[in-house]
Amino acid sequence: MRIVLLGAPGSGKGTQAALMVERLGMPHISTGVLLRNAAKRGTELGLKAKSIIDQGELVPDDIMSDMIEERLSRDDVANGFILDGYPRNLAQAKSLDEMLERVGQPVDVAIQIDVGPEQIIKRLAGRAEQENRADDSEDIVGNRMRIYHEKTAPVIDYYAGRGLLTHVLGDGSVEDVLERILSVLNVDSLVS
Ligand code: B4P
Repeated sequence: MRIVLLGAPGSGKGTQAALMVERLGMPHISTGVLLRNAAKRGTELGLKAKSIIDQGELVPDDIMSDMIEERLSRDDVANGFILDGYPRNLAQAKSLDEMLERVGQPVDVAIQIDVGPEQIIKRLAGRAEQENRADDSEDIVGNRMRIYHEKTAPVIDYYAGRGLLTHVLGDGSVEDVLERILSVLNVDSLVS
């Protein structure tokens, strides 16, 4: 199964993807994690990306497209994957479709995790304290939310138009949200 997780910053994509990995046994591909790891390693790409991420802006599409193509070319995705953080705009959504169509492995489902703005601000403020991520500071979160509404929200309609979209309520405990996701995926029978 090839799953795309969608949702605003702080909606719980990364959190849920990590739990889904345990239950579904598929790799979790997070573009945020890939970029932050590249920044930690101090690669040219990583350092360039870090200054963009710290401002809450989107990293250019050509960089993201190369990064995701390389990741999706590895053997561990043969039986599916959970994609988190990509696509983040319409150009990336189309690029992903082209990439996956070339290998005959299209997206099966896009899951939009819905969480209200107040909850998101609270969660990211909590993470800012715990993880000290520059992009979780209050002013940068405002920019990320603006970009989300302008650039990423149209991706929801894109998948809806292709009949692949399903919404899941992201409020409540992480376990509750996970159960909702597993239920829309009809994978309850695989759960131990
Ligand atoms: P990401 O790493 O994707 O950051 P994110 O949107 O905040 O999501 P994340 O998955 O980390 O957070 P989660 O909701 O799980 O991107 C960071 C940056 O990288 C972007 O701003 C951009 O600059 C760049 N980037 C990434 N992909 C890109 C692309 N494709 N194109 C261009 N640029 C790209 O968790 C948030 C917090 O909520 C956590 O503290 C968690 O503990 C908490 N939480 C989660 N679920 C909860 C629940 N049910 N209840 C209470 N708290 C919860």
